[in-house]
Amino acid sequence: MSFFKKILNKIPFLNKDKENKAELEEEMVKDAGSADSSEKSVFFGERKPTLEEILAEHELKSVPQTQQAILDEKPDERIKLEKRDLETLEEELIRSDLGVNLAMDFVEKIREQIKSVEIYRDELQKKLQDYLLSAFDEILREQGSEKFALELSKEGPTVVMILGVNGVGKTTSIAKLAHKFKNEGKKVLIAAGDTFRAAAEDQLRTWAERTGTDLIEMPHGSKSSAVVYKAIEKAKEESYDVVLVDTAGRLHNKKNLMEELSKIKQVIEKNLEEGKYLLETMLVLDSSMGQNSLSQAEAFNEICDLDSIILTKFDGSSKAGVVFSIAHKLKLPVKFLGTGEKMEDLESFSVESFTRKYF
Ligand SMILES: Nc1nc2c(ncn2[C@@H]2O[C@H](COP(=O)(O)OP(=O)(O)O)[C@@H](O)[C@H]2O)c(=O)[nH]1
Ligand SMILES: [Mg+2]
Repeated sequence: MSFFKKILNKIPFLNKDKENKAELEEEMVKDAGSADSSEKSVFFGERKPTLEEILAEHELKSVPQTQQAILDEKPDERIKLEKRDLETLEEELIRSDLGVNLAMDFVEKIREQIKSVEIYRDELQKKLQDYLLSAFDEILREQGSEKFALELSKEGPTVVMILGVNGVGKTTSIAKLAHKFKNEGKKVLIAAGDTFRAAAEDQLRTWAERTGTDLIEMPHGSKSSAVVYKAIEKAKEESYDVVLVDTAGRLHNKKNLMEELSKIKQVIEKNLEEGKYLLETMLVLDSSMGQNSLSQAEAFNEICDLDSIILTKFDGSSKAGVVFSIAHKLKLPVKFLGTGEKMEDLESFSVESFTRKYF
């Protein structure tokens, strides 16, 4: 189910899954007596309606199995949004990691527009879509849409440094990128820059074998910059198109990370001819970590000036909103979505396909 539908399905009035009249009636009586009832409903004005009035409103004689059924039977049915529906919408948008600001702003816009009470369900969905697309559009205009693609250098190698905290999917993403570029006929080299854990090297060796890519590794505990140096030398001598650099997932010691990253960058910059290579610093974020990802991204961005993001574990994620908050808050493009554990499970990001698929 799409992100929008999931959100709209959580708005109580639209989707009250009440099987019988009594239950619905009871709830309405409760509502009418609650402290809330002093608040003006955008739907009915001051007074809460009776069940009969609601049914008459929908030209129905009895309560259907579910409110959803009303919408299915009569797709054109106008729905009346009440204040609490808008509150739920706002909560759901925030919960789906759209970010508080975007969610509040959107609901405020809707509130202004629907003072006159009625809206089609489809219209509401469309409004949300349009709003997000225009918010996205603004970011795209600021960043340039070409920025959402990972461009390769025309002369010399493209070096992709993969960063992120432990377990987000850095090594898996390297395998996926290796697989993708291999399929595109590129010559790919992987640098096993995570020399911190022996298991990381074994994991990467397995992926290099499976993807049929070459691997530069050094004994466990070697300096990452030394591994990268070796990889850059090989890339120059043997004309590799892409060098994928794995790194250790440390953030707890920012100073070490900063030193390591700046050494790696120095090695790349010193050993490749200016203008004849590209360096892309990509941060890997786990989409299921929601807003936490944003603070991680901010910390990494401070340290090393990120170029872009890979958002992993997007399979089955109802957190599509995080892409908007990343773009909105960090002004960083999400270039790839990881959608599973296999090397094929990588989607190149495009605004069009993203909105088509997830909204
Ligand atoms: N479902 C799913 N799992 C993923 C994805 N990317 C990575 N993983 C899993 O996340 C775990 C950690 O991945 P790994 O690449 O070792 O993370 P690293 O510590 O950042 O290098 C592994 O079990 C991966 O299979 C993804 O896009 N979807
Ligand atoms: Mg790893």
